[in-house]
Amino acid sequence: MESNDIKSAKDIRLIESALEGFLPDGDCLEKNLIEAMRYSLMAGGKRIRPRLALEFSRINGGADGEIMPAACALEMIHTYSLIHDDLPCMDDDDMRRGKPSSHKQFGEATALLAGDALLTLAFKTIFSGMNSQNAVRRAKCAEILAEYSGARGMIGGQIIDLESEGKNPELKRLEIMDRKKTGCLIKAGCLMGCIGAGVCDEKKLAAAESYGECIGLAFQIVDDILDVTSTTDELGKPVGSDEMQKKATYVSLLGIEKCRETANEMTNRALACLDVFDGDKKPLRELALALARRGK
Ligand code: GRG
Repeated sequence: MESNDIKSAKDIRLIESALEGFLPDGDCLEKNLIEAMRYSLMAGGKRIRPRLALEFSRINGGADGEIMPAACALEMIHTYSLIHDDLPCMDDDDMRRGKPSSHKQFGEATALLAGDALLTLAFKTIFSGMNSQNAVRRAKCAEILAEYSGARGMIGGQIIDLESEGKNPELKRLEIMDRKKTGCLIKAGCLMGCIGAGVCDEKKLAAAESYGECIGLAFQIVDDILDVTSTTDELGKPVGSDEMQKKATYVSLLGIEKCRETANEMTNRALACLDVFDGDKKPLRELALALARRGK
């Protein structure tokens, strides 16, 4: 039986084959740039955000082929954010997804441009296969993606993070930062999945957004726990980096036990959000539980 746990092979294969197809042909003068884009985009990862888009489309009766461009666009934005986050001017990390980070492999300028090019490719991809029937849905997905990844979304979270360094932010500020930095792209996946499947019901859209909000927070809390309990080999990136950079995290502010309790509470709240949907809730239930229990 196909498992929908954190490593659900079937969906990861579907998404990765679509991602590969959206990359530009590398047989040209820009081949180093395109190789750098492929290097990071195809380096693995849990593909959580596109899987959320797929599952929220499915629970609302949408076809995988119709939501796939938006799902891939989301993963491109996520990958660009990881490349830029690892740069020397940001976190200056040498490892990502178990491999040297982009600037270590290709140099800083190429890494910067590979991130930029993935960001712009995302907005081309979302319109791939657009026709008179789906044009409005595609445009709405693009608007959500821009809003949730931009200055009041993911990038907003990143600047709050940078400006919090050395200031020991209180819990409230950490929560606002994480809701934006980590939560926004997760919420975007849930919402885009609904919109791509033609959902207009405000109650369903609000429930999808709350589900994303809750698993986003649980996801970040588990990320903070793993940073102190896991190993570099298991995570594919350095552990203990939060403590080394003297960053406040949920673990440093609340302690591990309270973190585990809060992550479970958030996951239960996410599960309750699925009640308004008529389709099969099992895959989204299992995904929320797998994220809370993950080891990487
Ligand atoms: C620099 C533009 C810019 C944005 C940075 C999202 C972000 C903002 C930075 C990513 C760095 C980071 C550690 C964020 C917190 C948690 C997170 C998003 C982890 C990575 O996501 P996973 O676990 O990674 O889904 P995989 O590799 O599985 O895709």
